[in-house]
Amino acid sequence: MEQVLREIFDGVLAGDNQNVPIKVQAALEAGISPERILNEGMISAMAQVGKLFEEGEYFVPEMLISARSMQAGLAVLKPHLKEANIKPMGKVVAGTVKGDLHDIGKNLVCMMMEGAGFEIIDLGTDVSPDKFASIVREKNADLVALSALLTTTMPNMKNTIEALKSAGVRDRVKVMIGGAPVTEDYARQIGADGYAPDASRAVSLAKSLVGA
Ligand code: B1M
Repeated sequence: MEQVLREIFDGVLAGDNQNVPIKVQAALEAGISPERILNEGMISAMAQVGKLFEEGEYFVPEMLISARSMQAGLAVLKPHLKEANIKPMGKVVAGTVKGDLHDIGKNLVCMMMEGAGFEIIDLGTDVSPDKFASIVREKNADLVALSALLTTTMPNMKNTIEALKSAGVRDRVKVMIGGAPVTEDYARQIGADGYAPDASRAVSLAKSLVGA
């Protein structure tokens, strides 16, 4: 791995939000692809943060400062992850489900989908099933993108699908889901239209769901 990628990895691990964006910029200037900076420098560092948390080495504050440094790096990377000049492919209502505050993965998915030409209405985190349903109806969305990082909040994906049914909009919108504990099997169980394990596959899935 190039030295600068190692420095980004170490910076995210240490929660160094001053240096991570500087190193991301340096990596871009050195001609390293945005995808490698994201995957090898940042996402792998967050996986390591999760491992350290499981092992009792890191606690919530450490996770939080690592997350902030990743967000700082992402702000530099964002324009480079976007593909230029692509026509809108569909309207997406996105959010992290009720009870869940994790938003890094959801933000990445939104960023990549936006880059691929979707119009994104990002409702943020801790979004109730009724809120998803009312915004889908109000905005006449094509796609709902639900993210969950906690096993305890995954059931709110199912509850959101139920709310879409109750609001009478389930038939006119596709539902895609993702997040670390979510699986293809779970998507099938709850009647979602698709599951993607990462942001780039979320883009391919979204395109196929809207028939692009
Ligand atoms: Co939390 N946390 N956290 N956390 N956190 C996890 C998820 C955990 C696995 C850590 C661990 O124990 N190893 C664990 C969950 C265990 C479980 O449920 N099985 C956990 C826990 C327990 C908690 C708290 C309960 C801790 C506590 O308070 N005791 C608490 C819950 C708060 C809440 O939400 N109500 C909590 C809090 C936090 C912080 C606030 C400190 C912070 C979040 C900051 C933020 O998001 N702004 C945080 C963090 C940073 C993590 C870890 C370390 C990293 C998550 C992350 O950002 N990953 C995480 C450990 C881990 O996941 N290994 C952990 C990087 C991100 C790019 O990946 O989000 O998976 P990810 O997204 C990927 C894919 O999943 C996919 O694409 C993304 C890009 O490739 N994807 C989709 C995501 N959404 C998608 C949607 C799609 C398609 C693909 O379609 C719509």
